[in-house]
Amino acid sequence: MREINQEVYKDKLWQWQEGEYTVTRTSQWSGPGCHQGCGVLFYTKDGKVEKIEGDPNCPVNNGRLCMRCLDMLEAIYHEDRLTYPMKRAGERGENKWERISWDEALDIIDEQAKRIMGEYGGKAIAAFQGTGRNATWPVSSLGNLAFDTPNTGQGTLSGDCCYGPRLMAMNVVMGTAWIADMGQALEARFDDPRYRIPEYVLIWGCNPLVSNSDGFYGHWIIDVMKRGSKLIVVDPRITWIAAKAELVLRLRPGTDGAVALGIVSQMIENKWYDEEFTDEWVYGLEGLREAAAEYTPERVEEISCVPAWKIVKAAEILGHAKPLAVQWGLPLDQQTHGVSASHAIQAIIALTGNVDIPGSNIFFVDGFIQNDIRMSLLERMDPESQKAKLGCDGEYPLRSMGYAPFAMPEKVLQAIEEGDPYPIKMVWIQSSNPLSNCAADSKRWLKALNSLDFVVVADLYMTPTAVACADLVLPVAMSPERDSMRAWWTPFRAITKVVEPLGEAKCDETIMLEVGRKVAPEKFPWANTEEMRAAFMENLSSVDYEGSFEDLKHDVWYYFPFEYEKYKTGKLRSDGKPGFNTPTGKIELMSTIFQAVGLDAAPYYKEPNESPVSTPELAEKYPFVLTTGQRSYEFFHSEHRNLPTMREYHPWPLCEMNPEDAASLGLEEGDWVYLENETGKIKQKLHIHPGMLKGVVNAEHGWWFPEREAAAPSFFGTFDSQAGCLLRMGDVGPTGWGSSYKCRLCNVSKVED
Ligand SMILES: Nc1nc2c(c(=O)[nH]1)N[C@H]1C(S)=C(S)[C@@H](COP(=O)(O)OP(=O)(O)OC[C@H]3O[C@@H](n4cnc5c(=O)[nH]c(N)nc54)[C@H](O)[C@@H]3O)O[C@H]1N2
Ligand SMILES: Nc1nc2c(c(=O)[nH]1)N[C@H]1C(S)=C(S)[C@@H](COP(=O)(O)OP(=O)(O)OC[C@H]3O[C@@H](n4cnc5c(=O)[nH]c(N)nc54)[C@H](O)[C@@H]3O)O[C@H]1N2
Ligand code: SF4
Ligand SMILES: [Mo]
Repeated sequence: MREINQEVYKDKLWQWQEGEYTVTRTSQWSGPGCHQGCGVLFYTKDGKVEKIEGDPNCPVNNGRLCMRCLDMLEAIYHEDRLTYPMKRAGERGENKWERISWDEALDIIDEQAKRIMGEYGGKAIAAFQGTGRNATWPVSSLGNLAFDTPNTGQGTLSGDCCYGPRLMAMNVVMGTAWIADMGQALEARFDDPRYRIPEYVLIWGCNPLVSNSDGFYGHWIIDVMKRGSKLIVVDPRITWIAAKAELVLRLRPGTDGAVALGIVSQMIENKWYDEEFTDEWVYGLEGLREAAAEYTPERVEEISCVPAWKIVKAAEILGHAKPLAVQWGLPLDQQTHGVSASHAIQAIIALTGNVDIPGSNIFFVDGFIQNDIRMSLLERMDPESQKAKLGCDGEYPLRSMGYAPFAMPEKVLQAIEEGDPYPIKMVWIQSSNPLSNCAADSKRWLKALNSLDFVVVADLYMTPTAVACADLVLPVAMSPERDSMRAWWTPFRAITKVVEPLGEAKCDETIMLEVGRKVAPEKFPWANTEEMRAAFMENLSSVDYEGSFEDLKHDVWYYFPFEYEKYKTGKLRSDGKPGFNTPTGKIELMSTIFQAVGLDAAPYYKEPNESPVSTPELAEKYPFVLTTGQRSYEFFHSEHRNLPTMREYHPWPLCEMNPEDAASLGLEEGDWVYLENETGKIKQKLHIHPGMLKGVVNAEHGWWFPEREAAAPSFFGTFDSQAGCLLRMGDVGPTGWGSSYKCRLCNVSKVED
């Protein structure tokens, strides 16, 4: 790490000269993709980025960078970067393209979109945006305003199974989204006298150092461990960080609800909870007690494989831990009843009063710039058009009640395949590669997308999805090639352009604006991206930043004022009264919202739709529990497969098994194996992991091989190895959220040839 340059920091310089290099202090945020947005120093010379380093002064990452940022030069200047728009020259899948100008591309989009809007209405167009990258709001806003469609969102991600289920659970139970407090709300971090180091950090279904997910920088956990925090980890395998924990609860994938209820039940029965806090701030303790009572440690062991004594021990530790911070992850979204498991985990937090106090779990009511912009633009959309959003027809009441920012992927697929309740004829894909990654049952999606009249893909590179389905491909600029801004929680950050976009690539915002001005100019009154950004800056509702974008560039980051214990001061509720933003004003261990729409008020556990317990006959054929998609340092979803350095570290798709399981099948380290279930069959290379729970297979996601044949039927070999081929659409929970990406069944066999 570089020495902190006090002189630079004092003046908060954002740009300076170091020999022949111009150094620019800014943040990095997609593309290439990542959820974080760390502080970086870009070294540029003669219009090129020559070097990238972590910014030692940035309170978010303090100079540290992952290999994906360190290796960014390879990504920016890769020969496969898309540098001009192209239209399809042959049949779909032939990978034959004709270079066209942006004007021609805009003409084609305008003509196709208007024809489809005229014939079927804007709702017949869907826009897919992938995970939290810079593209997310421009894609939704483009769909909403240019195409007048409510059908935007992740599009192919079954049950919106990323963060959506946890967000739903947080909003319903606590009234506001929360996150583990690692001092990240305070610019002085650990030097701020208000902060306290967590006594324990509970890491539940998350691999924080690798994933840095949802605005949480994984190394913060190391920072607090160095200052005394201890860990409890809930995961089917011993991860690097789990190996440093006091207690690891290795559970069968998909049984998180049972484990959480077992812990809750022990806490209540043994009075290992904070009576003062629960008396005043919690609703439904008695109901929760009744609902959890059947989850005795012995019963939970039977369900989850976690030894009974560990359930009791975890309850005892957690019941007394103060402060306790909880960093949870994706598996809670990727099980059918994950919303309920998330409800139960929040009961642990509430029972112990580890709510919005320093070092616990904090609420942010500000700092969602991307949401802000999108919501303010949504006001320009005809409210009538919004009503047609797929998945909001009453079958899932919470979706219809406005809890769903996005169209429901299962219903989008149904609309494409069956024209029910109305047809979808065009799909706009920007920042997603569904056929290699995002979609469940990817071959089904291949067929569906190929039945459409018109498909646009806007990406950094030619992807399997683009080759297979696109009629038009648009080149997108990377992070150092554009001005933008970013906040996920805090701080508010500048993303500063340090070089011009490669070739004719344009940034996501500009693509939105230019397509918008062509198709629906009345809704896009700004002459250029700078003017549009300035308008957003003037109307930010979730950050009190006063300056212009130029000011932000110079400030680099801005921390808005943060207060703890906001429930005591009325800062969480719109009526300004103390309490939480729920109907009872308390944390709802029994949810009045769930009850009002006919769902279980209390957290419950249900077996996955497919499991050794719920489908024993199927389990004879497919004896392993399959979890997919644990993150690796080298890749962000399907990205980075084309970078030589990443492939040197991680050349092949890996799946993990316990040594006993491998031995029982006669398998050895490095064997290629088939993974097969009712949906599909793929091959990956076996890694034998002694820390993996017996009976579980853990398969990587997002694989394609840019070095292989692009044209059909190969599509860069993606269907040979990517885990989406083993997943199913439709395993959605009763709320309308959740899926089974992390709990299906599969068989494993050796690839003989
Ligand atoms: N490098 C990298 N970073 C990423 C991404 C990426 O692709 N690459 N993707 C980003 C995105 S969009 C997301 S959503 C996040 C996700 O990041 P995380 O929330 O960390 O999720 P995963 O890595 O999928 O899984 C975390 C852990 O859950 C364990 N696990 C598997 N099944 C279960 C289960 O049923 N229950 C429990 N309790 N644990 C289980 C796995 O063994 C793994 O160690 O990462 C983000 N960050
Ligand atoms: N089996 C399995 N599948 C999973 C998961 C799992 O755990 N298991 N995780 C799921 C989860 S949580 C999520 S969120 C989804 C994510 O799915 P997606 O977000 O759709 O991720 P990718 O499929 O990698 O597609 C992203 C594409 O965007 C491009 N790109 C990168 N940065 C930018 C940018 O700034 N602008 C534009 N326009 N394009 C950019 C990349 O080159 C890439 O082709 O995947 C899901 N898929
Ligand atoms: S978390 Fe890692 S990959 Fe993401 S921005 Fe920070 S350093 Fe880069
Ligand atoms: Mo995600």
